[in-house]
Amino acid sequence: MPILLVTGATSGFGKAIALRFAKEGYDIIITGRRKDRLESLAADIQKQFGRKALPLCFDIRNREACFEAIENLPAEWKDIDILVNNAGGAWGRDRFDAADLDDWETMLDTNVKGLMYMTKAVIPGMIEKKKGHIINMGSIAGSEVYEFGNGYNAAKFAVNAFSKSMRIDLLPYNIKVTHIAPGAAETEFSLVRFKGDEAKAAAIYAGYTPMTADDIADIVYYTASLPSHVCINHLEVTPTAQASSYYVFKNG
Ligand code: NDP
Ligand code: 8X3
Repeated sequence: MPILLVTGATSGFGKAIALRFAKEGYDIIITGRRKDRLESLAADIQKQFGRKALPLCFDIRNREACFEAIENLPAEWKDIDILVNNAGGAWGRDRFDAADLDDWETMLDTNVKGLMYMTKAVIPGMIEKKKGHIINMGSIAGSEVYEFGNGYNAAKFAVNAFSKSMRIDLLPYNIKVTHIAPGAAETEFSLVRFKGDEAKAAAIYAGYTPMTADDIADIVYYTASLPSHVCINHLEVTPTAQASSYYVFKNG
């Protein structure tokens, strides 16, 4: 069976992607820090779709933990076909001078350095067999800067740049690289960004219909289901009511 590894599978896009690919017959390696959620998702994958799931609990900011997780994979899990670098998020939405340095570091460490570690750890297997697909979860925040976006913009611009760079450098190994750039989707993203403030988080999605995690999972699966000679390099997707980071038509 093909194997997919998705980071950040305890919530939102990652969880939906794990379930979507399990439905399509993949065995799934799921990662995140919340062990209870990983175990319950692994049980769901087995129960709903009869597929195998391997939960790996670690902090993606920890370089050694990322490499150890991949090096210590049981033999039957080593042959990863698709890596989805999804773990990430935004922490804070503040004016540049008021923004918290710890938030900036968390965003760069999680969205960018975590992606670097996981990709470096996984690609040797793909290079060896000259086949594989790396799917990086970017954002519209990775190509348009918006007010108070500072650290998150910087992190997602880096994801965008890394994706383009990977695509070029991995050409000789027949490895596909896809950069997905979503706009607003209702997950735990805004709750994390606003540090648990439910009213602020809800306000982001009020007055229009945001995307769901399942919408994104469908799109990720589509990019992975194309013939071997076709690669989507960059895919931007927003709710119908959103044209860009600054234009959202509310209460229409
Ligand atoms: P969620 O907050 O719902 O999910 C984030 C996931 O990332 C969780 O599973 C979380 O797991 C994991 N994660 C965060 N920090 C770490 C860490 N240090 N170590 C390991 N795992 C970590 O948000 P989304 O599903 O919305 O976000 C998924 C990706 O999509 C992110 O990269 C985000 O930037 C991007 N995105 C989201 C958009 C949106 O509108 N929702 C739009 C565009 C892009 P745990 O806490 O258990 O570790
Ligand atoms: C999340 C979308 O517009 O909040 O990546 O930056 S946005």
